[in-house]
Amino acid sequence: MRRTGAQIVWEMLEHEGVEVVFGFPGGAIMHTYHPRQDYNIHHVLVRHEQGAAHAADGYARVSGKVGVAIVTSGPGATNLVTGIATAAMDSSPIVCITGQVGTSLIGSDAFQETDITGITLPITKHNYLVTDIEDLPGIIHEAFYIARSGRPGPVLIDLPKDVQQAEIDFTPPFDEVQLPGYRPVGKAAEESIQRAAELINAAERPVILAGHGVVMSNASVKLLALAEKAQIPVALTLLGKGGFPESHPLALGMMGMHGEAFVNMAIQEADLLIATGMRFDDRVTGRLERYSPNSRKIHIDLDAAEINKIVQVDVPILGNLPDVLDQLLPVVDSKVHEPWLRQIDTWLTDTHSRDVVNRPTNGHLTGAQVVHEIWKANEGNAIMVTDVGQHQMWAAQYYRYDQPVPLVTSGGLGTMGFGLPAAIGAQFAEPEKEIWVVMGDGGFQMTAQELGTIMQEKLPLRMALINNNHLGMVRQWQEFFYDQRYESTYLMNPDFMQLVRAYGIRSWRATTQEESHQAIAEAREHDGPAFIEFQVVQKGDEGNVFPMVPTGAALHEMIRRPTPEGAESKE
Ligand SMILES: Cc1cc2nc3c(=O)[nH]c(=O)nc-3n(C[C@H](O)[C@H](O)[C@H](O)COP(=O)(O)OP(=O)(O)OC[C@H]3O[C@@H](n4cnc5c(N)ncnc54)[C@H](O)[C@@H]3O)c2cc1C
Ligand SMILES: Cc1ncc(C[n+]2csc(CCOP(=O)(O)OP(=O)(O)O)c2C)c(N)n1
Ligand SMILES: [Mg+2]
Repeated sequence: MRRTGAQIVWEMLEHEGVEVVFGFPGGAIMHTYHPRQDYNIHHVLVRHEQGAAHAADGYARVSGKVGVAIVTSGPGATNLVTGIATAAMDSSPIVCITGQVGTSLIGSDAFQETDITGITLPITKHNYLVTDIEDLPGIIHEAFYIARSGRPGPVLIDLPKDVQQAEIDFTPPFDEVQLPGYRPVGKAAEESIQRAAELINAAERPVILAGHGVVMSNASVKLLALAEKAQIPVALTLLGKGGFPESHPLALGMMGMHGEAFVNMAIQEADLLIATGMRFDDRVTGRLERYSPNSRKIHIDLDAAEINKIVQVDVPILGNLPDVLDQLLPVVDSKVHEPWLRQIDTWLTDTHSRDVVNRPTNGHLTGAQVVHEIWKANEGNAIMVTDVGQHQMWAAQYYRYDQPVPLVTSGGLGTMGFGLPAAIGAQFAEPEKEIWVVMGDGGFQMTAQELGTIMQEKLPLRMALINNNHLGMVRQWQEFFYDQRYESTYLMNPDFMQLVRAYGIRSWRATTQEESHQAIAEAREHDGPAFIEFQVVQKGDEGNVFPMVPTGAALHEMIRRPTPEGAESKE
């Protein structure tokens, strides 16, 4: 079969099982766009290339498959950078294809030339500049393998114009990829499993820390089996949400800077931590020297670079989590940890007494209540996507998953503007599912142009804008740690209703709990994209995220959620 480089791109994408790509055309990638209609791959025209990368990322997180973004050279390629870094930090598998100037012009500052492989070297798992069309099929095949295998991550393929135009006799490579120096791990060393089992069987106050690796490797059922057999409570990282059913009696909830107090207390008081597919991010540990000081630690991760990187552990287990759990389960004893679970319950009771959603209504609408209402309305059965800021933390705290689906959120890079385009990708991954994206008024305006994509693709997304007229999370830090000097955090906003209507999207505005309840119900009934602006409390206790571990403090030294009037703290 004689094929051009451009045709090979699409044939290889089909061969890799790709059904949808997110992109934006331009001069250096036009040759590749030209034959697209001959192939059975849907192209989603985003409004900014950053949106293509986030959409590919959101698609990957929800589908478990590799997401694909395709853009032109120069500014098209550089616009991807934030999205690639976001995917890299959260181990999301995407393949980005960028157009490049012709090979003879590379290095000459040609029109729209940029060294995108150089720029993205530190934020990709691997990247390629294709200089010979003969290499193209193998590179695409390899790129998908690298993106999804081992610790997933972004891969970029830079494709010069002349390579897109050149022709060869093409047969797709079906061989297994063999790369020198790249061997994803599988089963763990038996000795480390035995040592871990000894620690687990001897522990009196164990806690499992479940992270993104649990969700990505679909290990939640196996983790549940381990937790139930040895009666070990499970705390989740932000990205670990969905890794353990949150209504289960052994479920704790989110740990870390904005984790619930009882969860952090349990971690600090534990005598054994079993870290599964999480990487001890600094938002998770608080002050390291005083992190869970009396516990032995087991760390299961498939990336050797993560072991002993932040927290020194007693038993490292290098392996793929589902395989490791298979090895571990038979050698772990059945146990009960009565006194320990009772102690955690005492801390939990105090947390509940402070919870804003358990307070009587006072006429104010808070971000926490909004998320709680959404959760009640769909009974935890939707997929949640968030942007970054206070609303993101409320989404993590007040939306509870019992299903093994990811909370689609930018954890590691904390990229404002991620939410809306990531939700587009998520909706393509699960067209029939109810998907909500919770955004702040600041972050929404960073990628609001993707409303155009939602309009054009007629996506039935449910969009919740938590409007507090501030860069709320930064405002909160100014209140707590910067002498209440509110510098550059007030936002004068447009009339969001008018903005959204310009895209033909049905919209609601809610300023009270009753209006919220009503708007959420109507938005859920609406057949098509739906947008609700919730005008929420802007400041004060009700406008802040609690608890909060200040930077530099140990995990138990939280600024607690203020005790509501009439409720007594049990501490
Ligand atoms: C405003 C803001 C506030 C935040 N506050 C908090 C907070 O309070 N609490 C919190 O938890 N986070 C918080 N975060 C997120 C935090 O920054 C990190 O992104 C998050 O804690 C990382 O979670 P993780 O380690 O589970 O996931 P990742 O960073 O994705 O790491 C996953 C780990 O699992 C490993 N892994 C992957 N696949 C496998 C497999 N198959 N087998 C074994 N191992 C595997 C990887 O090698 C990696 O080490 C916040 C972020 C923002 C933006
Ligand atoms: C691209 C980017 N720029 C800056 C920040 C720093 N930052 C983190 S949260 C935040 C405020 C977000 O405001 P908004 O979107 O309104 O959400 P809120 O906190 O009010 O819920 C800012 C500026 C960031 N995370 N990402
Ligand atoms: Mg805001």
